[in-house]
Amino acid sequence: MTRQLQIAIFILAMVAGSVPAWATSALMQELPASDRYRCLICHTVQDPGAAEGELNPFGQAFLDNGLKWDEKLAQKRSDGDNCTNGFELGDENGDGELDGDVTEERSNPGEAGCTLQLSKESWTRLKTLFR
Ligand SMILES: [Ca+2]
Ligand SMILES: [Ca+2]
Ligand SMILES: [Ca+2]
Repeated sequence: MTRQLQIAIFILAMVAGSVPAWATSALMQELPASDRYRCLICHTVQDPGAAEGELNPFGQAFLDNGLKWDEKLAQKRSDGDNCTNGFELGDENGDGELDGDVTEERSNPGEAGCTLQLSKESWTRLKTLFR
């Protein structure tokens, strides 16, 4: 099945109010990482069924972005915390490749809260404060 067809079926299913599990799994592959949070990256519940497949803020942003992971989506802070979607998913520039030594999501881009996003300089300054 082509990706276009998968997306068309997915959107039809969304409109009809039920998304088959395989559609969601196929879309997970679009993200740079999804092993840790799985369904919770885009949904408010793990393994959303037909009746409760509600999207969280990142899921909605992903849908609004045409179900595409790119630089634009990576730079947003969909869940309103201090980390960009790209930082939380381990792909800050949004090219679909995990950054450096990252192997999984740093935190969930669909739920407020994240691992501190500090530059090396900020860390150095912080450390000198506590010396
Ligand atoms: Ca965030
Ligand atoms: Ca990257
Ligand atoms: Ca988050």
